Amino acid sequence: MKTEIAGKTAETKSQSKSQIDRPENLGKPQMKWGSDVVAEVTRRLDLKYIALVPGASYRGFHDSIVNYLGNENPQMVICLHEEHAVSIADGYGKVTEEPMAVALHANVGLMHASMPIFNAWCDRTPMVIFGATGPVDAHRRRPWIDWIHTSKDQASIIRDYTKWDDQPASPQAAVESVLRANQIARSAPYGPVYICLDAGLQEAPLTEGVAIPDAARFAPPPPPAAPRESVLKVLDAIDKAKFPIILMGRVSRKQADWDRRVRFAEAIGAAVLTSSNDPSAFPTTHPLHFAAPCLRPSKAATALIEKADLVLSLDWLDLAGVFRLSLGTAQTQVPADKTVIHCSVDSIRTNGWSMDHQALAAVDIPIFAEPDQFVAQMLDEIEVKKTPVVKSRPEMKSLTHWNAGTGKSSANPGQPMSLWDMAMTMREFTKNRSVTFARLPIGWPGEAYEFDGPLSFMGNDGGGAVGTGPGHTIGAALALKDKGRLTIGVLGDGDYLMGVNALWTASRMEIPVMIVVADNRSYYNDEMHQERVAQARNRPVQNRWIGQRIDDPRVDLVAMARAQGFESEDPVSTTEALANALKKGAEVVAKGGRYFIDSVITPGYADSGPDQRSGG
Ligand SMILES: Cc1ncc(C[n+]2csc(CCOP(=O)(O)OP(=O)(O)O)c2C)c(N)n1
Ligand SMILES: [Mg+2]
Repeated sequence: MKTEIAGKTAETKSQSKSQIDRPENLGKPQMKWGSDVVAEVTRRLDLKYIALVPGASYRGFHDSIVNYLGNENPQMVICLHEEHAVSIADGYGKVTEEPMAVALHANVGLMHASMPIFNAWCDRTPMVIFGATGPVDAHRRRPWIDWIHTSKDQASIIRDYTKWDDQPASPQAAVESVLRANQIARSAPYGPVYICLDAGLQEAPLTEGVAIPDAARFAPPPPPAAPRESVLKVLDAIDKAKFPIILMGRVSRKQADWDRRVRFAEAIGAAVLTSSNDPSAFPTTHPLHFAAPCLRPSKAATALIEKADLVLSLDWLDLAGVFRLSLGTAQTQVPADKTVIHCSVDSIRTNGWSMDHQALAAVDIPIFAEPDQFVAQMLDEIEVKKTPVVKSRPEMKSLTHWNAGTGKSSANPGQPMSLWDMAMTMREFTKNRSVTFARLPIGWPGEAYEFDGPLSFMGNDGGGAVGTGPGHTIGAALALKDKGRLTIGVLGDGDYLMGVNALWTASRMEIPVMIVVADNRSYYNDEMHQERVAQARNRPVQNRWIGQRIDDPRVDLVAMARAQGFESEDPVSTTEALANALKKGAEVVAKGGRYFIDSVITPGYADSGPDQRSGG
């Protein structure tokens, strides 16, 4: 272990990034303060960005990032709301499967950030969050302000939906804290972690040597694999099955893993379903992907599940819920009459506060392994060790594929468009383009999900968190900045308006991105809920819009985007105008710009019934 002493010179890894916000006259910065130590360790973790809203509680740490690290590795991503700082980190983490750092001011910044932290927890996104409090030593607090911004056990606000938290009491303890935070955030199942930095510790001069060990020795372990015995057991069950189906749930963003999942499904001739809640997991137009992706099983997906005699869940979010829809009862009470295999490591991350672990499924072969590891093991068994497995499935021959005959807009030229028409226009636009949908809105039809790679779609807000869409989109676009892809966030108008001032960060950071709003001028999801309640109570359904519409006065969505540095033109309300705007937007973004489209649609979802389509 190497011992560093106070006065160490900051290591500067030169990077050819944009030169914005470069501090001047740094000379050779020396590690002299408590917060310099935290910055020094953070630098070694390869955290490229730190999204933040500033605050005096971490002014010491802020100074260390600017004047000790030179605002590089991590580089500051300035945001207009703590919610956006976390949502941007979430969007970034979904793409990269690597944490972005976040810095939040005291208890107030943390409270602002709590909702998207919950969302990142539900998304299983790695994230290293720095917060601050104090000075913990009351004698060093400034009158009034330091007292209101000091809380005892500040992390308790978010402990129920973070993987770990700490408040180190010395620079040396902070070294360990940051290394551990990084390790935990990056270990599957991923999630946010929180380190609360005492303002006193940050601002105190170093008085003794601090040991900063090699961060490589504190790397997370590789994700767990399954015992061979279980692999063989699963293969045997698949071999005996007549109609196996794979529920491709929360899997990795790596192309090699994607390719293996395709080879695996083909090798065992299994039908495949994917969820529109999760990032793209399997080519949606593949011949084995019979039913269109859906949030909760659609009629077609339910029919497939009913047919199946073997269900292999690769960390499917709501396995028991799937059976509930297809069997009409909670799977816990009446277990499905099928062989159920569930591969997941999620069980080690559950707690008693959040029910996001979902209902308990009855499982015949539980596999505690990271799904892509397991798929690789299964493939190895089939392809290398030549363990025989049936792959021809006569029962599947008669099935029709969801993609046969769908995929067209039904709007007449010049007529107002529906969400379906808008979705089909966007589907057409994405053909032969490398597009990443950072988000898609509630009610978006599964038939528009034409995904061909692990970066086609980043999934929705795992926590059902309205207002995260803009931040997620910008975080994803930042991660994909130089990757030659067009990042598009398609958002509801309610989601857009709640998170709208996240857009400024995209302009500030020169992030190429397109945002398209499905503008029904309503919190339409909840109109559906009010309709359902009115129906159940035999009350007037026509009042469902009250307390839901966002149209009087009409908000100028375009002006809000333009005001923050996006290019945009007047709202579009026909499929032809939308198609033209998309083309224009793609040109702007290809040149490194930002483009906004207000796509006005008639209220309504693509197929209906709040149970199938709506969120909470
Ligand atoms: C933070 C938060 N507040 C409220 C809700 C409840 N809610 C769920 S969907 C929704 C409407 C969202 O409106 P919009 O984004 O325009 O989509 P639309 O329903 O119109 O398709 C609301 C208010 C929520 N899920 N999260
Ligand atoms: Mg809406």
